Amino acid sequence: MGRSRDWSASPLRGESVSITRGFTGRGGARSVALPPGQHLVNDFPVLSTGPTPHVDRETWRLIVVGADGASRSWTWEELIALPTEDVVVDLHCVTGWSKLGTTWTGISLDVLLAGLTSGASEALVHAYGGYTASLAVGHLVGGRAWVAFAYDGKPLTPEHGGPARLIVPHLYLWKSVKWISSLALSSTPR
Ligand SMILES: Nc1nc2c(c(=O)[nH]1)N[C@H]1C(S)=C(S)[C@@H](COP(=O)(O)O)O[C@H]1N2
Ligand SMILES: [Mo]
Repeated sequence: MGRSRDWSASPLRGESVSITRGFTGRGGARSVALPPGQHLVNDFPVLSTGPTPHVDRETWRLIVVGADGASRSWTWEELIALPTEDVVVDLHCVTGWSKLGTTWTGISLDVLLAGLTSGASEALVHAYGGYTASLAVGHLVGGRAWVAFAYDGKPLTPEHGGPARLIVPHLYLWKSVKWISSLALSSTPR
């Protein structure tokens, strides 16, 4: 990974770096410890509580609100111009399936939340279509959460959360909000 690609009509302007997370033994079979009760899948199941929203990249926005109420937002073009990372991570759904070595391209939450996290302990994440999830801010920073817009080198498909979704691979996948629309920080748990 790490080769430069165009993610839209305009060239990718941010720098791209490659990061590998999790177990990546070389030369064939990987020895991994799955969380208790998990089984491996090779396909990529779709788990959605409702219908797939189809969100136009022209009107798509990502809004981040700080604990003090200050907000920032990105258009699609602005988002993909930010520095991107390619990450290889294992996914674990609480319903029992795990998928190893998945490759995503996205923006680190460290970039999106820069300067906003002091005094914030909780984040409430909203999706187009209505799904929400709350996470401790500590799970979102430190290079282990991304807003991803590509899977396996290709634009993220709508059923898997395209245009863009949260990926927080160290938590069960129900926190990895598909079709992310906003993230609001607060100083108190909700
Ligand atoms: N907006 C939204 N995000 C969501 C969900 C959902 O129903 N709606 N399901 C969650 C659950 S339980 C899982 S396991 C993963 C599934 O992602 P996938 O469909 O790409 O496998 O998305 C998570 N994020
Ligand atoms: Mo899940």
